[in-house]
Amino acid sequence: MIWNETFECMSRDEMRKLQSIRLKRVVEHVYHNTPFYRKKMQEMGITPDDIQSIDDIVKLPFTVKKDLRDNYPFGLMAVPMSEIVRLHASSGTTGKPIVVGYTRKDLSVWAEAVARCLTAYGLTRNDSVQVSYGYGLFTGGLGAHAGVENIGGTVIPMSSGNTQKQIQLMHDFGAKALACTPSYALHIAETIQESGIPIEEFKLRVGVFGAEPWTENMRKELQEKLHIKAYDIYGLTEICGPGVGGECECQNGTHLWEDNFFPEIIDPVTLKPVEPGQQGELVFTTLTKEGMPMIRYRTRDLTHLIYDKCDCGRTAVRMGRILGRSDDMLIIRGVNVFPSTVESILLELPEFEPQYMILVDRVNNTDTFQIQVEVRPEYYSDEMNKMIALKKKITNRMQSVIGLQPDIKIVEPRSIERSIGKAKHVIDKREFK
Ligand code: DLL
Repeated sequence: MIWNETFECMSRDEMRKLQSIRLKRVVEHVYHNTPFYRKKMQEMGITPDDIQSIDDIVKLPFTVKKDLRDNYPFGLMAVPMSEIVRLHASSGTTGKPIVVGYTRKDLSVWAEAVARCLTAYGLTRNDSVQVSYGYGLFTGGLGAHAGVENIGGTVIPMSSGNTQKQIQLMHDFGAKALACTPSYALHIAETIQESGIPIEEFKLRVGVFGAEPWTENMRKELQEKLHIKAYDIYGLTEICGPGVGGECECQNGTHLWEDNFFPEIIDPVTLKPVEPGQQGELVFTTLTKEGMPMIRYRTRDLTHLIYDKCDCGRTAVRMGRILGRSDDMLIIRGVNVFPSTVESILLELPEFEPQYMILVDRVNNTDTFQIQVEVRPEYYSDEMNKMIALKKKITNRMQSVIGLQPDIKIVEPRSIERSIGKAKHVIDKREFK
């Protein structure tokens, strides 16, 4: 099933023609309506006339998160505020939030983007979707919500938290799909197990998981625990929210809706496009947004693009799993460490839960690197020898994959705090020194 075959299955030539027309239009729009972009283009000595096709995109300046903060709250809007019908914001870790405004048409493009994803997961108007992403300024809840309504499905607008109630209503209402972060899905799965209600009594078949990096091993774990097929949904506030792309039944890459959101992969150091298929930083230009278009927005997400036609019949470009954000990457004693690698290793070892906390500090000018890991109840023991053997096993595994020996601290079952939204896995005390 495909929601919008014209755009999802367009030939590459046709897609590039469409992207060229749309890029020219959006560049005209921001040049004339957003002083920030006009100034940047003038500084580079270019005008909208220099943009004749999608290939000319490389002439345009990049936009970064700081630009959004510097223009807080409404400085990047390209329409009068009377045209803006919705605001969302993302707080990030430091400083002012970034604010995004949507026109009525922007909301409808966004709702279609999510509808395309849900359809690609096999959901239809006959299905109900429990939306357990947070509602509010975060785009997850309302974004997923609009997509479900768009396909004519039934939304169960739970928002996040109150996990006991989540599982009770999921059970009683017979939700076919659960939309939330993968870490919250894991917490929900654990809570179902503890409740004693057999998983067979749930009608759940599909997971709509995103908003944070997750691994193939985590997919396996969630699919087994919840008896579902778990699909990726990707997005970011600056571009619209969830639904910039989603997987299809092939579960082999996340299709990006490139008629609306044009992706590029650049080398984050040289800022030049990488060779096709190579890993780098994902950059988006919104081709249809009116309220607050983004020109070459640097996401900081590291991934690669796949242009081959997918077995599902869609031609829309696919993105590999997000390895992490370049700003989430830890550099510990000179070694690059992604939290997702730790997650993946834990999921390979039957003795551990995929729950962990990385603590980094600097003592006597040397980085310290501790990983707290939670042992599964059936492997937890008072016997020192058993725990020491377990510690050795995981330390060796981490060292061989990461290339750095962590100080492993095994903690009791259920002692690491569960997340109801985006999980926090790192405390880096070096930031404050
Ligand atoms: O997280 C939007 C969203 C909501 C996406 C619900 C999917 C589902 P932000 O809070 O602005 O927006 O965070 C965006 O989260 O740049 C990635 O680093 C990360 N992210 C989002 N989806 C995925 C994913 C929402 N599927 C940032 N895989 C992005 C990996 C993801 N990382």
